[in-house]
Amino acid sequence: MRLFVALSLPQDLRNRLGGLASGLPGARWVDPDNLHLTLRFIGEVDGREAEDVDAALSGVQGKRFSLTLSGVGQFGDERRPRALWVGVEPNEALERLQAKIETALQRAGLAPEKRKFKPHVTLARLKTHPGERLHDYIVQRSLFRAEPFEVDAFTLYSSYLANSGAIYSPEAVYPLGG
Ligand code: 2AM
Repeated sequence: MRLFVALSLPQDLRNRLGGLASGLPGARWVDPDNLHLTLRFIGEVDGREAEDVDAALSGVQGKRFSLTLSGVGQFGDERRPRALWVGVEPNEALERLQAKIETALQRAGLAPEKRKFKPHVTLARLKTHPGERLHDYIVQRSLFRAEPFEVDAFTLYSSYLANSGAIYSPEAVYPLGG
């Protein structure tokens, strides 16, 4: 199975983000039900490794915290933009949680993640260059700021690639303390 660790987002926040999903031809918008903030991509594992991952994540102790999504940007360069995302206001608690998860997974035998953690919620994937409208889209939404929300857990998801697109299923939820 293909696994990743993420924060789920409250329904009203996902609806709000869903409101950003227009005005850009060629963008493949993420279904609002699938919007999430990835903390650690794990990838393909067998049943035994999945159990080790679950045990490692169960041991992560963290405190709940507040998080605010804000700003819109792109991954990829000017010539080949790959994805559109909503960013996160600087958040030390989020960085700490992500670092604890990384440490726990490495102890469980996973290879270290080489990419620097750039917290974001992917809104759309760009298969073709949307042209000048991409710049306008980002500028017009640069002041986007959602209501803060309380992060009281993190989730291990499995990802299954169906004909209709990726289906994400929560496999385990790990609560954060008060
Ligand atoms: P993305 O949102 O930036 O595309 C489930 O696929 C999640 O894991 C997605 O949120 C995706 O991040 C991330 N992901 C997918 N493949 C990845 C990879 N090879 N390395 C790191 N993250 C990946």
